[in-house]
Amino acid sequence: SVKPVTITITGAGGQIGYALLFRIAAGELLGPDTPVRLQLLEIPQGVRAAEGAALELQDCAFPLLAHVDVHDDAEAAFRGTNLGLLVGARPRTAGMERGDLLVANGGIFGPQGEAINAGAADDVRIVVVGNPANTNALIAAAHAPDVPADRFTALTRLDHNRALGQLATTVGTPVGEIRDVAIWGNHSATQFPDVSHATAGGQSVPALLAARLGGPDAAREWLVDHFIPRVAKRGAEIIEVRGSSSVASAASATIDHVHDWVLGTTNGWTSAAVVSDGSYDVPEGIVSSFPVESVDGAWRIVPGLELDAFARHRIAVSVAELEDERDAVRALGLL
Ligand code: NAX
Repeated sequence: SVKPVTITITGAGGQIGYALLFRIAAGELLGPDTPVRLQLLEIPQGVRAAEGAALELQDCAFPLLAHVDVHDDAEAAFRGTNLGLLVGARPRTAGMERGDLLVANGGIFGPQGEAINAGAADDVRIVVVGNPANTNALIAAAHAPDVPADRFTALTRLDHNRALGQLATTVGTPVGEIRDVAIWGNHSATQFPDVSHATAGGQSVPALLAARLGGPDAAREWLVDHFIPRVAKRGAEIIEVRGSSSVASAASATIDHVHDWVLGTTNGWTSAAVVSDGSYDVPEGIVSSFPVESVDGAWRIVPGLELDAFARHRIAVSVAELEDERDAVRALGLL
């Protein structure tokens, strides 16, 4: 029999945790042949909710679910882990300054990085979902010096999937036929959703947009005034319409990210925030979203893409924000 893969989920008693656990235990993360062992991490106030989810997991009688543990101690929760899904974070509350938010999250992701360094499996892979996701991943990686930096990533797959959804409707092509969309930069309102290399049903997306919307100028206007802000601010739109933040879509994107990282990308690129190697003038060491492929279990930034002046400008703006966050956490002693 196949050895179970150990998966640590932080914030497992929260909303995204609840949407994630059942899909993972059903086999959607690693496929129908891989048993999973779940280690749920919560803060003391969240432990009962996580324990309740664990009871329901038992009641689902998932054949692939080997074991579930609930922890309120990071060292125990990350011991032996192969995959860490870091969902729990400190949200921004009224009156909180950015510095307070960074300090609160540094207090979470620093110790979790140390726990990963101390006890995770040699092949550990981490995705940070909790916001500010890119900078939280940077903090965790800085506290895990023995773990290769490329094992730390942050989630921008939700932004990527949101972009696919918007394009499918506007171009009139099934979402599965759209390839090579990219999200660059920070998982924030400054992100740059880029369709300049994208194709739909094998045809250039910019050309299809021009044909549908009445010429290249109209297509460009739609991209700048509608598409980019709608993707970048989709989280706020969901809150306004649903009355609560994105949950199932965030869990789904987290599953897509880890699935493709472990098992490989098959339909062109995807997007993930990874530690920059200096590609595309993104300073080495910051955690920024790029177009990526997963080859042999590792993310590779898609090399050699031509970027026009507009794209370079939008990427530079988002990267400047990431550098600013990095400088702020460094000044606070969190790196
Ligand atoms: P919830 O507040 O429902 O759940 C968060 C859970 O984390 C709570 O149960 C809390 O007790 C727990 N937690 C807090 N600190 C912890 C710690 N130190 N260790 C373990 N658990 C801890 O929020 P939810 O809706 O599940 O969202 C979770 C995070 O995802 C938030 O930070 C949110 O901003 C972020 N998101 C990120 C997205 C992305 O694309 N990267 C999109 C969705 C979401 O907004």
